[in-house]
Amino acid sequence: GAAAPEEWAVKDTVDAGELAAAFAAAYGAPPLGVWRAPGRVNLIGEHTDYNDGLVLPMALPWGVSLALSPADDATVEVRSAQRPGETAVFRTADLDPARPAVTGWAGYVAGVFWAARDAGHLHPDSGARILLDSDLPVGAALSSSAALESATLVALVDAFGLTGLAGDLPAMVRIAHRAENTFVGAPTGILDQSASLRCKEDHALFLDCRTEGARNVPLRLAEAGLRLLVIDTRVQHRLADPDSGYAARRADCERAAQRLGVAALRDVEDLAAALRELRDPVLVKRVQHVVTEIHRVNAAVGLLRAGATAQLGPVFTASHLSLRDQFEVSCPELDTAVEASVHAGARGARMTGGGFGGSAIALVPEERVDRVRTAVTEAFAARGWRAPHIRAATAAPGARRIR
Ligand code: GAF
Repeated sequence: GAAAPEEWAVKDTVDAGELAAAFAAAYGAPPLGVWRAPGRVNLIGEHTDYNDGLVLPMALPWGVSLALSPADDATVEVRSAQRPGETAVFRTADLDPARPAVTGWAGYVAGVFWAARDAGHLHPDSGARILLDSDLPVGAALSSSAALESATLVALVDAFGLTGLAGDLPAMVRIAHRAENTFVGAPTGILDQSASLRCKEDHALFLDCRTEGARNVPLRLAEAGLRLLVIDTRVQHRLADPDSGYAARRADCERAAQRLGVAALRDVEDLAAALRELRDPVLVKRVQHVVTEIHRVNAAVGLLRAGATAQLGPVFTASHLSLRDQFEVSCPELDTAVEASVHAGARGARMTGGGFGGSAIALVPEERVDRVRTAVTEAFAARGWRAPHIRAATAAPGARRIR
């Protein structure tokens, strides 16, 4: 991925009142409301979503906030506090994924307008004024795209009274996901949009990506004396790049499923037999990862339910090694973050999200947080890399109106 210009630098928080005031200054009247959707870390279940598998994300305290007012001119105007001077303007009726007139960051907003219109929920004459602000880094594998889509969608549902979608979170996930796949053109699964829309505070989301069935599982990190550190390596990865490793891994999985005669790798029951049948050493590694990762999600949920939270650590680390060696989506910065964390006393650590850059998570006993932080920072410095951004995260609520 490309290095981001420094003006993307992340804020600490976004204040809803300040965003409303900035909206009023930009558009001449206060917004109807302010909505917010979180980024996520996936605790475990990586590259399983598009294999109809299981995932276990939690929402982050950092996300995208969006102030919106409907407008009666059928025109949508979008501005972002992160991109001053770049105003995107489009008409809802004109949006067409075959001729994407809106690209870049505003494409995620336009994509949601298109998907909601295309599914018959949003009237083609719908106009709006929008101002965005974010405290979630872009390209850090923390789902800034899904947060932007989800914030847009919850705002549309409320502001335009989209009764066909209100309260139906799986249907909202499908709209946001279609915006990302079909309008923006990133071939992702449903993990990120599900996390941003369906997570609950202090809970992880245990999601079956085939049935869309989900459970909010209590995450008792603080009770267990644990902190979850999010380590942004600041190596950028963009899923929408057509030549990204993400699309290649997805194609590997589809090829393997086809050869095995199953609808998706989720359906592989006898792993040893499947590996013997595949022969192709690359596909063997891919299938090994996906099938064992789905078992690790079940193990992690079992441990959480049993109150054995610290025991998630070894499962996290096993997931990382599988992503590094079998699925081959890690990178030296992620490996270093994981190794330094574990060496300094984390219970376990792993890359999170698509890989090839982005962030790692580490499960750390409270009293070792400083040690882990220092160890990771020093390991990066010793290799001549930019200092990572390390923040402790709690499980935040999903997308919602905040003003
Ligand atoms: C990215 C994708 F957007 C998700 O759908 C998922 O596949 C993830 O990578 C890997 O688990 O975040």
